[in-house]
Amino acid sequence: MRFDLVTIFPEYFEPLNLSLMGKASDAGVVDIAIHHLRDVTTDRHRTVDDTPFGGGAGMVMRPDIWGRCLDNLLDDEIPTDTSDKDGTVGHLSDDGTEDQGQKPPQVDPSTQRRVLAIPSAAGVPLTQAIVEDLASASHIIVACGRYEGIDQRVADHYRQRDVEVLEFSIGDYVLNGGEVAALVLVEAVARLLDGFMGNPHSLEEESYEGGLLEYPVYTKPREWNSLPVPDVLLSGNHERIRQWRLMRAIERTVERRPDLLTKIDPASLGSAGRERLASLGYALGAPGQVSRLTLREAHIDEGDALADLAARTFPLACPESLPREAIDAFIAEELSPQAFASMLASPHSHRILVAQIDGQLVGYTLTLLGEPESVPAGIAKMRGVGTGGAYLSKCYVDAQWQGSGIAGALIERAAEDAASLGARFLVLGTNEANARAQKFYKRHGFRKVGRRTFDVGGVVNRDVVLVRNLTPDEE
Ligand code: 6GU
Repeated sequence: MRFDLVTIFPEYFEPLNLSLMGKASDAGVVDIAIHHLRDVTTDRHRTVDDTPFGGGAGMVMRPDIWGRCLDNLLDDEIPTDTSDKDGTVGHLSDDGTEDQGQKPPQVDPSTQRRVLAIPSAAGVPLTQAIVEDLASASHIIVACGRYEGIDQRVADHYRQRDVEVLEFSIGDYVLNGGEVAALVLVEAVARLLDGFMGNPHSLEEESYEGGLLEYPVYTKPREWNSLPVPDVLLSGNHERIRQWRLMRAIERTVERRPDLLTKIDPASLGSAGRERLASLGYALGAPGQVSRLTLREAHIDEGDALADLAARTFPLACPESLPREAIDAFIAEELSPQAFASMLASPHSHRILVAQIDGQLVGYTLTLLGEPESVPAGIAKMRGVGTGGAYLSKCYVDAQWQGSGIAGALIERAAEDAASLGARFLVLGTNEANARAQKFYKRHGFRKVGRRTFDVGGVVNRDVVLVRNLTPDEE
């Protein structure tokens, strides 16, 4: 790839001789030439700017000067004179000196992509996606402005010729000129080119790949200034390490760059990742859709809203064989507005947590506390159940949000809530045919301790009974 960097301060580009970039130039992976804009001026003062039409502070760079310089580069002539009267750097070579008069390689015009990149605080934000796209260009010219910028007609004119023009910004702050941004662009693009990286694997797992910021990294010593390396990284358990890194990446992204969440593919996070995200207040819906999610206790006046939600969601967990009338009878009896109102009126024995998006309830858990009423008699007697437990009676999420991690975030909240109120375990029953629910509960630390029957509108259903310990010290 050929880069032509045009500037009135060529010394800014001396760092391009360093490190991997210097090696890439030597190896011919990139061909970087620096050009002094003043070399195409004809007046005694080598003027490149003038006062702005319309008034205002500062100076604007003249389009005719830029045009002469850019025409030279685009017509693939020998680059403008790079003699180093002012310390100008020309084509870079091994020792960082210039290779005078080295002609850029000719490219097939049918496949070449020519880009004129113009750094500007008013440009589009440069992103990894843009950088990846630029990596397939054959020729990138970077026109570094100073003062108030370059006359707009330069960008407009070359856009009309077969040149892609990119006015880009490297962040929301103001620089004195485009040179630093040009260095940023060259480095970001060049490192993607074949043959640039010593270890191409280091390109694989990086910030912005998969849409998340990179996880924190550690090396020796194991303890430094009383700060230990997280134990999991020393465990040798690759799956645990992968999960830990994913969780830290999610937390960082939420904390530092929540704007990036819209670009995440929910599938790339896995269930645990989506649940972590939900517990931090973000639910991923349709592609590109991120919704703010609130997890909280139900309010005393939410009986009707809860009854609606319960009526929508209860059927989702019933086996196909269950008649609609039985489901409706159960809803009318157990999940009515009055039933919820009375549960909400006894918050010490009935804990209801809700998930809310855009003012709507989209999920809830109902936990019964305070034995002996909390745990159904059939379950209380089971081996492995013990005393001092809470009964997770309901955990439901609207169909539209299933798979978004909301249920996982809710159940973790419910477990914390029950533990904080003294419960030593959480127990539940779920239909034995509902493999999805069982898998979900097992992922959340539940294990099967038995079976029971469960009456839905007069029809007997077979449930498995699952228990999760809430006292980490025991077990
Ligand atoms: Cl590309 N140029 C200037 N002058 N200021 C900037 C910038 C570019 N990006 C952020 N600030």
